[in-house]
Amino acid sequence: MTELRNIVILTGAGISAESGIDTFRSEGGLWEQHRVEDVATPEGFARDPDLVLRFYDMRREAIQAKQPNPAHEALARLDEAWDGELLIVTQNVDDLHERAGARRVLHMHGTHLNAWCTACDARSPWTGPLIDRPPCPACGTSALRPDVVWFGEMPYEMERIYASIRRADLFVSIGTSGAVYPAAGFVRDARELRVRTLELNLERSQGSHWFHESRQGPATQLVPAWVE
Ligand code: BV8
Repeated sequence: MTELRNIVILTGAGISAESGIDTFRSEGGLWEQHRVEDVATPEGFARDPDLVLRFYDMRREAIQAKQPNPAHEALARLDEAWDGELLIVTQNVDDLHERAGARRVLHMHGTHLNAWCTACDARSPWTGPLIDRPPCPACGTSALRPDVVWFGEMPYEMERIYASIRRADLFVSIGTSGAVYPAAGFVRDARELRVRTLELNLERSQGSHWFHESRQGPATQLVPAWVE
């Protein structure tokens, strides 16, 4: 076993489920209430901006009322204590990793904490609703959208993510269904690079067979047990 120095951790909606934030594809998940094509694509936004802005206003408000859970807290303790490289690549737009105290976090699908101006391209910290078309703090134009990555859009910081996987000794995937690419493909990249891979998820995912080890259970039990 090579000495464990560099860890990449991929998280998905499942790590925030026990904080009360809806996942996407579990029973009664977010997408069942909305067709994903209608609310998480540029075409959907062009077709019905009010529907999309209301969808994200509702999620932003829901996230702000939630708290980190023991899984987020365990990862924050690991981040604090680990003197090797460590990167938490999250697909989540919530900020529960940061609110638990984690610092080395990368939001590959964006964040609910920013609004993105389609006129001047500025990303500005944002906590209120967007449905009323507020002016962009940078340029004053009423052209703000959520700063999240929709289907067909390029996730953030892909090169930095691949560089971290190339240097990793361990790749851990927590609370993700393995349904959405390129995140769902990271485990294969890790395997090809002979990185050890571990999955912690409530149930087997679409990518479980790619992991050296896959453990099933709730994140608030599996993650603290793995970190300790
Ligand atoms: C891109 C927006 C290219 C923000 C999201 C084939 C190959 C490669 C790509 C594609 C392909 N076919 C289509 C594509 C493109 C597409 C894609 O992957 N489609 C899928 C449906 C096939 N991908 C894209 O479009 C991506 N961009 O490829 O760009 C490109 C190239 C050049 C130039 C330009 C572009 C962009 C994808 C990002 C889409 N945006 N979200 C938001 O609204 O939040 S995706 C959305 O799904 C969220 O980000 C979410 O994080 C993500 C993944 O879902 P999960 O996090 O896994 O959540 P899910 O509900 O699915 O699963 C939860 C899991 O947790 C379950 O397994 C459950 O068992 C578990 N769980 C539940 N409770 C618990 C638990 N685990 C532990 N404890 C618990 N208590």
